[in-house]
Amino acid sequence: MFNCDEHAAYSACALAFRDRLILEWNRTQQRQTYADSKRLYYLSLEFLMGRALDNAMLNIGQKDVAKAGLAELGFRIEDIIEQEHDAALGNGGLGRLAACFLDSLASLNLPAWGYGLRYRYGIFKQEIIDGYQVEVPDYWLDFNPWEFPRHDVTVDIQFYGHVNRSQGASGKTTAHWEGGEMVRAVAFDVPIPGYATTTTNNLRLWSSKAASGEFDFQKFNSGDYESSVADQQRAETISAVLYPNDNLDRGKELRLKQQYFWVAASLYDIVRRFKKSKRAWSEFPEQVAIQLNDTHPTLAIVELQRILVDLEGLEWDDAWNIVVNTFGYTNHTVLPEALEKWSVGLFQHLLPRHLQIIYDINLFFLQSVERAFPNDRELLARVSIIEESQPKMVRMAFLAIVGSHKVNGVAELHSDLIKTTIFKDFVSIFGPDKFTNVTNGITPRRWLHQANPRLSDLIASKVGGNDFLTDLTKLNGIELFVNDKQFRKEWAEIKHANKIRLANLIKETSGVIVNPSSLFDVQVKRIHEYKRQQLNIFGVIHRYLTLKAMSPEERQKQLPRVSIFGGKAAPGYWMAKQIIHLINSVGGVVNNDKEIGDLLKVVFVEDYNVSKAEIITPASDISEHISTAGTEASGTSNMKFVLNGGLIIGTCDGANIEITREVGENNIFLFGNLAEDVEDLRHAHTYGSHTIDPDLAKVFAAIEEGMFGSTEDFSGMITAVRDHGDFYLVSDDFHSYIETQALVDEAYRDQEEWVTKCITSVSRMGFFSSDRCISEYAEGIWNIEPLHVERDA
Ligand code: 26Y
Repeated sequence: MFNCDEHAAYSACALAFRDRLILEWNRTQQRQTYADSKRLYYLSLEFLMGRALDNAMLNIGQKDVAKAGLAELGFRIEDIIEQEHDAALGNGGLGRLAACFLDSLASLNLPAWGYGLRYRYGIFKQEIIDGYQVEVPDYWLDFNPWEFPRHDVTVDIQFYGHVNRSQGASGKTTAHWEGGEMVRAVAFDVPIPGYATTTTNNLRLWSSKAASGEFDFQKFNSGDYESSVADQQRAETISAVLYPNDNLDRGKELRLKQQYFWVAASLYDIVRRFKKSKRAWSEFPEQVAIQLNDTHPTLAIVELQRILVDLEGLEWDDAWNIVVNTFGYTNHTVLPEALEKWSVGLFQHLLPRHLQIIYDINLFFLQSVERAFPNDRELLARVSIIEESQPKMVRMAFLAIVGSHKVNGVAELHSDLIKTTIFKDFVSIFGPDKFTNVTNGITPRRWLHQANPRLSDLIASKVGGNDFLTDLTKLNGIELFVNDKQFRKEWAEIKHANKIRLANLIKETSGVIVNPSSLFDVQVKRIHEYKRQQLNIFGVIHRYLTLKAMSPEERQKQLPRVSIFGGKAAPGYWMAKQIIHLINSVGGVVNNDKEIGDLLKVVFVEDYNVSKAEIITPASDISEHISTAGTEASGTSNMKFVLNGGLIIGTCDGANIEITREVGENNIFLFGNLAEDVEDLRHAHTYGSHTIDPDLAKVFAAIEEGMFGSTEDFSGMITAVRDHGDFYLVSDDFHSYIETQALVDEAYRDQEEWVTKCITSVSRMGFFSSDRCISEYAEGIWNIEPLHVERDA
């Protein structure tokens, strides 16, 4: 055979499965068009898909065939799968949730499309150099067999310009948005195969290019070559790069351009499809449901109103009824710094007609509030879509609420919090029924079957096959085997094998050698002060100091632990970068301390992404979900870790609370202050005396003595806690955290009991399937039903 290397084998394999997908994809789309039933459109600026080949093989049910075929050619299937570049078009939780949702929508045979942007550069690749994060561009499109350019599907999108009004024969004035510049949106389609079904849905990603084609020929011919290329590049810039901020709004003009570009192209597409059915406009919400993944696509509300009023000539109120009944809005955060606002001036410049429509939406909304709550000027100011600040700002979350028929949070606590804090006034105005909860979920296909095949097979052998992968509540069948010796033994062996696999990854990527028999303690997620990686690393330092203070005999009795961190910091987030640096500096000292040996290792896994998560998640003994109570809307990795037979140390926050309800209080390690007490504690820091926990003070002293190198670099992290109000309550929770970590050690020593806790927990995780979650959306918000696609005989 001529030179067929691993990459060539990957291409061959991907192209073969892709052919199969194309067939089912075409059939699904034809069937959906023919049935003409209601469809869901999921608008998300982020889809954190990870790799596609393994998922495609498993969903089609042909992985074994591929494995045998590749083996015949002398390849290991794992090596071939690893050739693929992650599709990393997202930052973290919100983007990965969108990917899990696509998997569930297809697996449940629901007619649904995703709409997003085809970024040329996904989330940056993280390198750790001298302990610091360095960002490297992620150019992922070299060879991507999973996308299909649709040069026949394009939309020209307008920006800037001005608005003219004219009076028609009927005396009605219409607005005309004129002038400005055009950018062309080109569709790229990605097939989304369901698991064990022929349904293959579509994810449509838009790419930008100059509307005039390759060059502006007029400029080109008049000799202005450079500027014609510059125009082309300017247009392509729109879809060039994913903004790497997670839960942090920076208000950049290009980001607003991205949002409008994507929203306008998607709506044009959706409306075009609806118009083919020749139905009355009033039927639009019976055919179309659009879900807004956070406020990033909120402009869709304004754009649909514009299409209906300006272009299709509907009356304002009729159009508005259609709009509100079409949209649903999911909120993913209560953090004020993540709530999107755009200045009125920027809107006026970029989208002049949309600003007018927003003002009108706001006017009619405020009038209705005024009627219901007369003489409450403060209420009007509080709920106005326009914030009367300097400069004036458009509050996107308020616009999303006013323009949607349902608003949901992503875990019970979070949904309660938005109703009682940031959106309180809107509950009074619209009534409580508009606000609801849909607790997040994860797809068991990727996060159990694919990431942890041995555990998945062991479970299947006890619950009567793979049906649990489509009905995760069937997991409870394994509780019967919790005392079965052989089952427990295999269970423990699988965890150990997964830990060896992670130990190998750690060795390859960071050079640190860890003992797989140690307790693996994992915190992997975006680096953010509210997620409190600083609490974790301060705890690690405390452990190190405690070990150092022990006699050798006492030390020998301690339980060996590996603290594993991973996650990216937004490039402009200075404090998050300092946290990464401290973790690496602590690792540098601890890992080389001969006295300590295997008792404590500290590793930072560079470039945490979906594919690394698939290796890390199944290898965890205890994972950390330790956000300040009330700050983490849900969390989804908490679900993944427990589903893979790991336990959790966590605060009473987000979905941790519901996980506790399901698995039982004895099977989770909760600590720290409650959300309801956070406000008072913060108040006390600012106005009362703020005492630092004495153990934490010792940790600070060690850092300040230079135990981990440059004290300057870490002083910001210390003063944030000690001198600047400790907004995230690190000091308040430190003692409780340390005590609870001691309980973890104690529990882990009793391996029999530990395994019982793990098996029991997994058996009770059925609730957290994204299938359950998507079914709740389908029934309670979208009103859509499954559509089965027949397989050819
Ligand atoms: C405004 C903009 C810069 C922005 C960009 C990304 C704002 C927010 C985000 C991302 C938010 C996010 O990922 N939120 C997470 O959503 C998950 C899925 O619901 C939750 O599990 C998680 O708690 C929440 O932080």
